Amino acid sequence: MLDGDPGRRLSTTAMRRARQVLPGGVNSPVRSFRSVGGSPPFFTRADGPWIEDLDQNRYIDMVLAYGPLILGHLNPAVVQAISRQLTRGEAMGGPTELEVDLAERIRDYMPSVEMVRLVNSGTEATMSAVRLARAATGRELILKFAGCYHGHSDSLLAEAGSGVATLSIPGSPGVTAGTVADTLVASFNDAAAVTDLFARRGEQIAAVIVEPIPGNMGVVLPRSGFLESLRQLTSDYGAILIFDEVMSGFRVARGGAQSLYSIRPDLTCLGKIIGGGLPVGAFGGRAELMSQMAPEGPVYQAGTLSGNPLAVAAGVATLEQLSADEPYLQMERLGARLERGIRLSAAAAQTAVQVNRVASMLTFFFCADPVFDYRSARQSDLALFSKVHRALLEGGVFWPPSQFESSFLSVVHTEELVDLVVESFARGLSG
Ligand code: KE4
Repeated sequence: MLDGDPGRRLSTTAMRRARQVLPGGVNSPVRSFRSVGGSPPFFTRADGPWIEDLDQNRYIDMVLAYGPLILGHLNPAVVQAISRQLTRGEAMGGPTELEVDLAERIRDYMPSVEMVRLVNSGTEATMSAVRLARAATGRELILKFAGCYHGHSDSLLAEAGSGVATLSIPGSPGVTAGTVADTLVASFNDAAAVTDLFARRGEQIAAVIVEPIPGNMGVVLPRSGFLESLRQLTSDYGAILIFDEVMSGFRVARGGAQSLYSIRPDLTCLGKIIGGGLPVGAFGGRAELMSQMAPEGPVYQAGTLSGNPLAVAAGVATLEQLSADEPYLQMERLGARLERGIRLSAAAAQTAVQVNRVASMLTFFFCADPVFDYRSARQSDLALFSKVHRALLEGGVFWPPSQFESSFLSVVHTEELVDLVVESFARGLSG
């Protein structure tokens, strides 16, 4: 905690107050800036690509609430949709056609999602998808990958155990060994290890859950053939392939990572963008799988505010504006410009950098070797990342306060703003 940070006195004071009543002063750990040091800005307002803190510092927002705000803050159509719904009611306790609108829009963009259940977060989505996969197969084992984050449900808070990739250990106190005993953990991009695992235990594996383009170890790209091998192995052994596209869904392409790599998962988990900044998650996929969900089938799942009209109205208004190709072409141009600027700045400073990017998801790592899994991501120079993060903040750029996060662009970022981000990045290397 930086006491008396001159640029953020009111935020620093607010953090002191917040920590009296909120653990770490925040409602989600990454927001605390513990990973990068210093006291976080407390935000008061945002608009388009901008966000402002208590001390009236304005920042170019490269976090966008960790992905949802692909249209930027206060997109007029999203604001209008929420305002219009507010005149009609905030929660109904019964079905609304709005939920059907969102479900149909998801299906239109992601044909593998033949049926869908709306929930309130990505965590609920992945937790429910895992339950469905276990019910549908009658099997118990789940395979995940180190460094992939699927929310904080117990069975998915498992880390690779020492030695054998298949033994997992609890990822947090309070998660019992028993809970993660049925969770296997392998290295992302290690197709041979997954093949070997299936050869040994394939008949017991209910599902593989994977971020097809991980963003939670920083951005990591799947190696050619890796996702295809997961599809082939799960098909061969009768396991369910779950794509966790909470972050990549409608972000890297209208059809998500599954459209980029032409892979049809059995189930897909969604969140973030489909709520347009309000709380919405979803899981969906093959109709004969989803029809096993209560009340149609026996697999229980429920939620008081699932399909909440205000949140769903924001989601529908967001997805409606992603129906054309132009927004994605624009964000690809901006992402490429940002990547190029970072690479050139690092070269000029004679600093080793890896830049992993897909469309408008980008992470830079300060290391000489490629980053293709969690182990290689952790080779990066975290001290330098923190130094550059501070320079970005001082330069008026709110960058994700962790090496193991993705930055995001929106359709309202511009080339000029990207160039300003690059300038602050370069100052962080030279200072
Ligand atoms: P939520 O429960 O936070 O809505 O979603 C969990 C989740 C599931 N799957 C993926 C691929 C995710 O990225 C997430 C959440 N992402 C983090 C950012 N790395 C949310 C930010 C936070 O935890 O505060």
